[in-house]
Amino acid sequence: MQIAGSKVAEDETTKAAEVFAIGVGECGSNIVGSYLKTSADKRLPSRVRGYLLMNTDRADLTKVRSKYEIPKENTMLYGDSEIGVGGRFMDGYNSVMESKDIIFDQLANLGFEGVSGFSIFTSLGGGTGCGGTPALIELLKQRFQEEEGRRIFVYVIGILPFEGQSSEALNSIWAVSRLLRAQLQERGADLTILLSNRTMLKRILTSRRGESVDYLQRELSVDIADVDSIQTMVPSTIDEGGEAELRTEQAFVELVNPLALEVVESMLSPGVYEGSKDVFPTTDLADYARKLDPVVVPALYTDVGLIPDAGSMPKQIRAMIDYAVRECSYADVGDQPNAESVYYVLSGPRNISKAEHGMHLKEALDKFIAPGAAITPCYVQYHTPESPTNLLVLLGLPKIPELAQIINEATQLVNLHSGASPLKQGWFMRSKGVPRKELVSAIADFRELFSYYMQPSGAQE
Ligand SMILES: Nc1nc2c(ncn2[C@@H]2O[C@H](COP(=O)(O)OP(=O)(O)O)[C@@H](O)[C@H]2O)c(=O)[nH]1
Ligand SMILES: [Mg+2]
Repeated sequence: MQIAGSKVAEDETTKAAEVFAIGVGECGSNIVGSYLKTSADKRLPSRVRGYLLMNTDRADLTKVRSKYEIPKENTMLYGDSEIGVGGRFMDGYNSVMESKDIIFDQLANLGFEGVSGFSIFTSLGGGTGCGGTPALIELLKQRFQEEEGRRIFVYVIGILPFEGQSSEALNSIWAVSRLLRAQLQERGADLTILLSNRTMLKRILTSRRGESVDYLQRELSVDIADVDSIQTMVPSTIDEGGEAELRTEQAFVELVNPLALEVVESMLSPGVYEGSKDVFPTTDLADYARKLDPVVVPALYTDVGLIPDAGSMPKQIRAMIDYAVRECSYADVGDQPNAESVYYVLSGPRNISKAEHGMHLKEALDKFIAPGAAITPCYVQYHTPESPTNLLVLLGLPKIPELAQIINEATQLVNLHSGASPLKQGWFMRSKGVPRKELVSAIADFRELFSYYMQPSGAQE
């Protein structure tokens, strides 16, 4: 391992793409903060130049600082309320716009000049990050692309809400549609990577059943009869915002965050310099953006038991791909994601992670992709034979059945607050900061993109 910023790492990486990480809002800051805390000695991967955690909520920021031991200069409070924006994402948007100068000053102090890209971590269902992220991207693109004439790439790692958080479902749809629309003007995210809290929770509950149930019982001091009862705890409780609900949500978050970190780490891994590994083709972080469609769902299968001498390799590889896509994706893509592009990173010992397997991987991926979809391979080879084998599959623009659920939740909410009365229409301005029609068209965007799974019933015009 190299220390970020040390001489060797610098020599190795000056020509490679460097990114700057930004965590916006509570969720975004937690993800970056816990990444730093778990990575050895708070080292950033060699290609991450620096980071900033920003929030409009003083209490949240203070909590993050002490929980993850983040230096003050890496955090920033902005906006004029100090108490956050609630779910009113348009306030999140405007707070960033109005704080442009101080944001850029602080980024400059942290050395963001010259980086090739940014990774922005956020929840999509909140306010500060949900609204702040599109605003930040607009400002960054404006600054680098329009003023300096230099192309930068921006990744968003966006967290979709738990089940039953209908207000958050609506915010998420607005955010993703906004990012995609902005992209048409070269001012959006190059890549929006979706991780879903509801899917991560389900995965954790199935794979670490006993542990998770114990944890939840302890944290919430309730008796959990079976895992299914946890699923039903979610819809009825979380959205209310009461004390018990907050505790439930907090407990869920603690359960899923390690899973979120795992995938972030594995995405960064080809760019982390290590003396004992080779990466080929040489993979630049910007490659993900170049090779993939703008919305991506990752799947990560860790510790794969591929054994070269035990039976047919093509068969083992097919089983590995099937399991990765169906059981290890970070938003449930079902059986037929029909992805329009794929990027995979196979890492492991030299006799396993090798280009000769590419053909079989390609064959195995075939049933999960649209005809003609591009597949981009990357192999990370460790010199140590006992290193674990991991497979990361990034699915570009897959069909995502759970988005149908999110759309339905959002549509119900929009319909609930509809009617001729200005009081009803006023709900949207009051709680989101945008008029109703903007949300209706965001939902329509979504239906179009992911129409595959949609029922004909929609939001009323
Ligand atoms: N996975 C995960 N989700 C979180 C975390 N913190 C909040 N969330 C989710 O994010 C949403 C709320 O957004 P939040 O980040 O609190 O809003 P913001 O601070 O206004 O940007 C809800 O869906 C939460 O369940 C976290 O640390 N990890
Ligand atoms: Mg919050």
